[in-house]
Amino acid sequence: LLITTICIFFIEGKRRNEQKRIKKKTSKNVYALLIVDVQYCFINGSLALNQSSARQNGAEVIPVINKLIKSVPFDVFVYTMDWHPKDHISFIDNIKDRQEYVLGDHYEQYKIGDTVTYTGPKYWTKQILWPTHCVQNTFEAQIAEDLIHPLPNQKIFYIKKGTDPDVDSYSAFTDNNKLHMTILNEKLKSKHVTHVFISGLALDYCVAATALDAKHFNYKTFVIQDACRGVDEKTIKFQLRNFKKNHIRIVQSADIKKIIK
Ligand code: VGL
Ligand code: ZN
Repeated sequence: LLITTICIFFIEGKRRNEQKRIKKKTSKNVYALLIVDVQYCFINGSLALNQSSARQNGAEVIPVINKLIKSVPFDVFVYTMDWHPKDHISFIDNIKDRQEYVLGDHYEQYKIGDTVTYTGPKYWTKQILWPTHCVQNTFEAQIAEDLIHPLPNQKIFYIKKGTDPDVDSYSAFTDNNKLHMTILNEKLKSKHVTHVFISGLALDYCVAATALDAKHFNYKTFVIQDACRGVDEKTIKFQLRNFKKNHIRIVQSADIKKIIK
């Protein structure tokens, strides 16, 4: 009986491996590169990363991303844009107009970087206060011009986020309240994307939120560390640990050719 059991165990194992191999062969991997918020406001504009505590230079991601676009055969390219109306909830300049919804402290106590809880008008939402940035149709909301865009025959699309005045959206998939989705997930699904590689600005905010959502929506998710720059050392460290905890792989741009063959 023991010998029979061992034999069955062996044969079953072999059969499973064979099935796995076939599945791997027939299910096609589709690779997307997400280029998050490479806009002038984060490079040399109102939220320039070199002015924030980590003193990083957002422009440094551009040659890294350009090289990736030229050398790696991604199937889909997504450019995201932080795209706020003037009266956006994240702007510290708007706190006065929203003072009746500020929970707790008097609105004048708040400074850039503080978190305020707004009780309305549309949502109860926690918000970090930023300077006015990426206002729709302004120069600094444009995607950096020296970032190359693949040939038009390749799959490429643009996602605008943070357009609702009453809730912020760090993730390119969902708003911060997780109530509304952009068209990103639909678009990726329609192209049968399986793997999402994320680059851009800022590592600790919009890149992180987008990566966590990509994982949540079941994509194999990779953050390309040297193709990202962040706002703050502490939050960068926190999010890198958070990626590992959530099985998001942290990779370097030079390693990607080995992953995508
Ligand atoms: C971002 C802060 C505010 C980002 C956007 O793109 O990371 N950060 N809005
Ligand atoms: Zn923003």
